[in-house]
Amino acid sequence: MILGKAVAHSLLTKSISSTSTCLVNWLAISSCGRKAASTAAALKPATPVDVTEASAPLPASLLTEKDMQRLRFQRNIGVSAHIDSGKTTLTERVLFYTGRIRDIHEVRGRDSVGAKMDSMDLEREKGITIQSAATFCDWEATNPEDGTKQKYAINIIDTPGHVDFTIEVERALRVLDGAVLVLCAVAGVQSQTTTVDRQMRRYGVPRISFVNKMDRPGANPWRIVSQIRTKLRIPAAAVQVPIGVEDGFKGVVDLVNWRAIYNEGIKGSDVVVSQDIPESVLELAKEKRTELIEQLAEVDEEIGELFLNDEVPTNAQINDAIRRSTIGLKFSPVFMGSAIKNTAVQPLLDGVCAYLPNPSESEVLAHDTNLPAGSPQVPLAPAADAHLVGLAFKLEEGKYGQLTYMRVYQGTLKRGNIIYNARTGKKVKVPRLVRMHSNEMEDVDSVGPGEICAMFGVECSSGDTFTDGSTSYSMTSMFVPEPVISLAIKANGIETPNFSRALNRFQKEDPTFRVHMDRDSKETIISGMGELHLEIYVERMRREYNVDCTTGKPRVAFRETITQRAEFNYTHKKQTGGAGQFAKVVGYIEPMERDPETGKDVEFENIVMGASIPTNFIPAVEKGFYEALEKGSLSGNIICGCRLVLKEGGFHAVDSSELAFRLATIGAFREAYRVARPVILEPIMTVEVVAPVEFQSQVIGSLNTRRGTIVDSEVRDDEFTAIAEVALNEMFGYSNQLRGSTQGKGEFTMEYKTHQPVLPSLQKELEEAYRRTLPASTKK
Ligand SMILES: Nc1nc2c(ncn2[C@@H]2O[C@H](COP(=O)(O)OP(=O)(O)OP(=O)(O)O)[C@@H](O)[C@H]2O)c(=O)[nH]1
Ligand SMILES: [Mg+2]
Repeated sequence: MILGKAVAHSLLTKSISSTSTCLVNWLAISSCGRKAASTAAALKPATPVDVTEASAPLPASLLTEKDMQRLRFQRNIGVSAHIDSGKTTLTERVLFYTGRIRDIHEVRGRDSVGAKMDSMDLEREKGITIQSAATFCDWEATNPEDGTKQKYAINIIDTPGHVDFTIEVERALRVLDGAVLVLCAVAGVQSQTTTVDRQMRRYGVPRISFVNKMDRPGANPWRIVSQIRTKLRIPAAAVQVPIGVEDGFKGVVDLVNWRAIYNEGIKGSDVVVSQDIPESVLELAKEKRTELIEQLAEVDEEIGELFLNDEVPTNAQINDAIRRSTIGLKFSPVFMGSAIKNTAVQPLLDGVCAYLPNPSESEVLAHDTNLPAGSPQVPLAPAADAHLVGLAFKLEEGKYGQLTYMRVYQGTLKRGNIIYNARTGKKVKVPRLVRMHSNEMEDVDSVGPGEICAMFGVECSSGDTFTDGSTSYSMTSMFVPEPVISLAIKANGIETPNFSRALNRFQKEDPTFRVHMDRDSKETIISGMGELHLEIYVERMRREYNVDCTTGKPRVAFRETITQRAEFNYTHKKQTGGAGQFAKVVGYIEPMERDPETGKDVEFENIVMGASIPTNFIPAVEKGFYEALEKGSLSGNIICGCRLVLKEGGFHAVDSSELAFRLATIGAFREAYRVARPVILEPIMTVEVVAPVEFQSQVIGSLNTRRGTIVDSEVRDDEFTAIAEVALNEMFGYSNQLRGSTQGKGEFTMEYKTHQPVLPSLQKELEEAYRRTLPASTKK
């Protein structure tokens, strides 16, 4: 689990403590403008969805029969789950069975080749996925009723499980139509399963569940099905029953089509289907098929009706109901298998084709920027002849320029086309278009709607919308969580341009990785989602840019915020010979809630009427506000959760300048800030500890001494799991302590829950420590 991987392969210099402040993730739940029309009860985003957004019908009428022919057999899916559950191992099998790779290589396997989707050296060495990787394949799905085959084109994105790389999951799910949620048959629903579940809800992504590792001792798919229902609160039922357990696991019973499926031949490539259900599982299979129908009756009207009338649904009716309710976000069918033992992967692929939506079945919405703000979003249709709309969801800087991953939502993207960036208005020619196969690419001339591709040599930011210039559509970007940990970084020896080149590149590619210069100490500070996240970048600087760095101790990214509104009326005036400086700003600052769609929680609002401030000075006021937010006066940390409203002001025909307005705003903000009752916030983490039962009291004791609140605990066989909420600041050194107190048998994972005000004693300590770093003249 997380720490097994993260700590054992610590890459960094000794100056970084070996604590495992793994990750963190903002778990705000919302709908991000996609498929907002979900009818789902079960998987609905927790935040109410704007029904006006949802009311616009999908313009399916725009789709031609040719479009439908193509789309019907197209799937875009993500593989997401808790770390180590076997996503990459599973994807490797999928690529092998679909003929995309000639042989199977294991994640951190002995043959030193490594799995296809973990192409980075660091991923292969550490055995973890760091970046999501995209690929595509064709799968000949078998129609269980008549045995005919039908070819499906599937785009797949394998995502990392480690929470430090959560942005990779976030952006993949933003653009995918469906997902496979992988669970370990022993560990079941783990902390990041819950995180991924929330991300899927945020973007309304239907999922099928895959209980992997059925070969492991203690594998129990029924416990996992019940955890999906209770912990993830999704109606779910198994659509398969295992044949054989643990080492003897050799196939599954397909409960829907009532047949046994085995894997034989080299690496399980021969799928053997038998109508004979083995005696040993016959009773169980009957019982589970009934359970499947009962569950479907709860979420699907047709099955519900049949159930009430005591009628038995046909296989086709069950199939249709699973498809309807899965796409409707009301249900998750549960498959099971063992990726490593090459068992039951092909039936899962059939399931992807049968139950996950094609691009025309996902409702996709965009803002029409020609309409007034707040207008309902408009639906897009994946028609090849429609105006082009695509979303750039991921960037990679390479030797040959920027590689931009794009999801084309409507229209056709062609090489050589001129496309427009909806955010900047800039037009650009598409010099090269490729389809990705992990780190390899295949050149293509055009890409149709509902497809995923990549463009070379197109400058843009992550989350930009591209059009053909004839629509005013713009899509919502993805949710970007805030960093929680930071450290100072310095190049050893003389700093070469590669130092900033590397940092600029990483910052551009990864919106959760931030770099800034501390104005007082002049140190370069990098911030990210966890220690591993930062370690990886420091190591990549060494390997890819030949820059060796020394890093400071990881620090918790404290923040400051205000708790009440405060008015300001401030005049900045200076007369020191020559031209003077004059600017007056009037307005207020007030607390602001985080936007669940974008994660944004600071805002500048200009409501100046008349000409008390000439409009050309307004950007300087905004700039001053954002500059003031960089350093709170309590502890020097960034200020969040704050809106500044500029109401009026004053200027002087000669002495007013941008500089004067910027300084006036900074001065005004500082004064108002003191009145707005500022507080220091700290990240609170959800910590999950798993250890043998005999160490339970030591583990609980150590969480208590770290001011942790135990929120859940579970004992299973001879192992127990404790879930606690603990301040990140209290977690330094925990991995060593846990190892020591459990004879190395305890493991923990950690993820961000929320920011909360620190205790008054800590606030005092942080304020004093900050004051000591200030020059004497500024201390108060
Ligand atoms: N017993 C067993 N082990 C498996 C199975 N599938 C994968 N593993 C092992 O689980 C470990 C993790 O596999 P990965 O495929 O890297 O898991 P992942 O989910 O991609 O991990 P991250 O991307 O780092 O989150 C490896 O040691 C695999 O060999 C399985 O079906 N059974
Ligand atoms: Mg992986």
